[in-house]
Amino acid sequence: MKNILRLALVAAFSVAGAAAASAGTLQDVQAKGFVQCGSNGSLPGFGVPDDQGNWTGLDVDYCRAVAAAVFGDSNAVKFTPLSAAERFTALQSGEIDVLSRNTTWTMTRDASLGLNFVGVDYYDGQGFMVRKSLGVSSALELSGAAVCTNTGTTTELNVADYFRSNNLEYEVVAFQKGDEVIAAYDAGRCDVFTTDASGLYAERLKLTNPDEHMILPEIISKEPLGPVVRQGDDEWFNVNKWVLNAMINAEDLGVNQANVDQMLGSDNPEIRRLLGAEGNFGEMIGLPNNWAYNVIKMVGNYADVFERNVGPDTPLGISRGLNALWKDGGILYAPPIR
Ligand SMILES: N[C@@H](CCC(=O)N[C@@H](CS)C(=O)NCC(=O)O)C(=O)O
Repeated sequence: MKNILRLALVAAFSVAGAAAASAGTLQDVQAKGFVQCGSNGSLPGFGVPDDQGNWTGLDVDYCRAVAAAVFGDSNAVKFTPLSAAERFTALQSGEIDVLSRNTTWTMTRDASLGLNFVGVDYYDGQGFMVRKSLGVSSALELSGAAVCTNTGTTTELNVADYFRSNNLEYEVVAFQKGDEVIAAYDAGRCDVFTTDASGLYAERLKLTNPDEHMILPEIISKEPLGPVVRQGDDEWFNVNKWVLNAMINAEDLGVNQANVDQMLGSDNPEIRRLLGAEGNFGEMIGLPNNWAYNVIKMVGNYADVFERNVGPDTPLGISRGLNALWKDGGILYAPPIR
């Protein structure tokens, strides 16, 4: 009797497992031959297409890395530009396979939208930009200000918390599209432009006279940004998590886009596992064993991606800060491949 019950349970669990696997995003992606990635369409350094439709950015490169891991082809990806307000519905409805669009991991989004955050690919925080001519040097001097921001963002909520808890009067001027927000600020419709610090660097480039503006010292929130997938698909969740982890681990191990072929000959066991020379780590996540080699060769490690898109040698000129590795004074750290 006991044995029959056990058998029935095992059967029920394997049916559930098989059903989940056959409805999997990984299989769907493999069948259609590309990853559909939801990204920002107007944020230089993070997600933006050029005139020829070539997409670039840190968030864009993450999706290319997923494509490299799945297909051995970082171009097997299509991008959907999404506003802040559109992004979660696009993922929930299946219009996109992964959302990689300067999106903050919060408890509400994680726990009540049917979504899972893959990890953190950029530690950010919300800041303020003002005209130098306004003559303020701290956000605490902003009482009475008109504040320009995006709807459907954590930004909107943080502004309310910050101004209220500091007993500052304010008026919100909010728009759906990032370009509308920055245009309104540029036209003088508000005194303050507020968003993630990364966004301040990116949006400042769009101003008529960037030098006439300054970023105030206060960072008023934690904005851990990262890719997002649908809840209930652990296989696809694993693929996406381990792509990000592989990029961070590669930097940690000194494996980059320029030296990855040479590193194939390394006898460091961690590097051998990362590059598929030892173990079956690809198989564990339903991918070829050289999945991480392809990510690093075709897209790069975390540092390659950061430097190329937002680093000191780019128009954004952002230093690594919190996004440096744990051993270089930052907080970037990934679970090991073993
Ligand atoms: N990280 C915040 C803010 C994300 C956000 O949408 N920021 C704006 C300002 S930088 C943006 O990307 N706008 C571009 C657009 O909507 O086109 C969140 O997840 O809510």
